[in-house]
Amino acid sequence: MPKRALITGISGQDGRYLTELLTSKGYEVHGILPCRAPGIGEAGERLYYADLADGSNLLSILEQAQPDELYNMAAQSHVKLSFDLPVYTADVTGVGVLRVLEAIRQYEKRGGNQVRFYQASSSEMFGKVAETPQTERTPFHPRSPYACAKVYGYWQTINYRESYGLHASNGILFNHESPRRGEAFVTRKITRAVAQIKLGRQDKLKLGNIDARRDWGFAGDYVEAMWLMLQQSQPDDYVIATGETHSVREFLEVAFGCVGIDWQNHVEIDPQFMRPAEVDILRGDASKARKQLGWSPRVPFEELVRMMVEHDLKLAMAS
Ligand code: F7E
Repeated sequence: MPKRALITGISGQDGRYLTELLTSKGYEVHGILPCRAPGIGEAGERLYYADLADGSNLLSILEQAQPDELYNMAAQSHVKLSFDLPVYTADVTGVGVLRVLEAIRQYEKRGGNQVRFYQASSSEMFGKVAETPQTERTPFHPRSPYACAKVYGYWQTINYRESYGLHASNGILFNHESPRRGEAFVTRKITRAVAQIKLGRQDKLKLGNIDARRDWGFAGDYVEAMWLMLQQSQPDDYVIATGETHSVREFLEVAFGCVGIDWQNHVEIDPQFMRPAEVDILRGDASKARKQLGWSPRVPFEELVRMMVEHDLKLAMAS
């Protein structure tokens, strides 16, 4: 019998890469999403409609899907938006994790099979960083309602592991991007604009803090780490990162450089994209994942930027 996986947030960037990975490994993939989304379900995934702000049908979904593995990817994941929607973000991104964990506990208590659980924790939890690089032992100092909600979900995951013996793991993922990245995140916002500017359809790109530094990897590499965590006999928590840090400014240089344009002629700083509190620098140390999971990232920074620019150029030329 094929293994079964249930993915919350299946329509997001990570949900889509993970679906492809698991399908290639022979899994039967089930997914939860809040509403219909184009292209989702075409790989044969079985879909359920649910919102983590309302956990009332989670147990029933577990009973139907009977998953061996559950990947919790659903969240209000935009950091800036979380300042405008702090309570909603706390509910979906934070308490939503608890709703899923509690549904698993009830499911197992009623005689269901053991469900291995993956929680999408985030490098945003490190916030005002206590040290660089950040490891699994670096203390958290969240700097947004989103990050506070993620800290809550992280600890509930550990709490359910320690209290009820759930096979529950946290992947502390640093920023991970791809051509499928949402358009409101800075990398995709830039690569889309590069394509429009190259084709002469746009002149200016408005951004916030371009001195912020992030550890950017490729989402396709990162979903492999998620899967590997759930193949371990013991649940645990892992930092997943490239170990490199680059500023938004450097991202601009490489992205505009791909099409031979000087970014400085096109970028304007607009205070509306600044955050009330910023995370200045993130750089992760994924040594534990390298050692225990045998995981390492494959796509380097420049290649990632080029992949995104080329994709957006193709997309723009076709429209
Ligand atoms: O911002 C700066 C912004 O929104 C990156 C999420 O997936 O990764 C992501 O969170 C940096 C920040 O991602 C604009 O201030 C400048 O310093 O792409 P972002 P994020 O906030 O790092 C973590 C790991 C997650 O868990 C999150 O869910 O870029 N920045 N100008 C801008 N950012 C945006 N979005 N738009 C701008 O115009």
